Amino acid sequence: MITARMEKEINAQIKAEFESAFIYMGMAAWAHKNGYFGTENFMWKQAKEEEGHALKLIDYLKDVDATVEIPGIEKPTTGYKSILDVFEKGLEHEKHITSRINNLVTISDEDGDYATNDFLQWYVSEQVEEEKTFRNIVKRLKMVGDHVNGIFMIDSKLEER
Ligand code: OFO
Repeated sequence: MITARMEKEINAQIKAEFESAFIYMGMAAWAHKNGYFGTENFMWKQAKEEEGHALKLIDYLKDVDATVEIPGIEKPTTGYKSILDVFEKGLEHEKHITSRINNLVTISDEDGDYATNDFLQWYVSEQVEEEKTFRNIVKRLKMVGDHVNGIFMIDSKLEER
């Protein structure tokens, strides 16, 4: 059994993961509109992953017989300045998610909730990967600056995800 506050916080994280999916779908829509088809592909796949993160949390709440709340999600923005802006905002967002996961781990420690602590370790590792992925793309985009050929190459590479 998990504590009431842990149940509340995991439900809030379910919402945050679905919000992540929506944010990335908004980025995919922007990328499509602007002809960055590699980025579009990357973001649709990222959105799918985020949905997976939410569903994994839902399964966990079911496993421990807690109450699942299905959240309402606000419409995401599709207004971005550039492909660099997209990935910088993505990185910022992943850092925000990391701090949320860390907070959940802290709560599990305070509650003496070893099962949830163990379950959350998957998210701890996943966030290292998520931040790394976005950070590396930001680095490469900064490297090429405004050079169209460089941007085109990076975007094309993202079609392989
Ligand atoms: Fe992007 O890791 Fe979940 O939110």
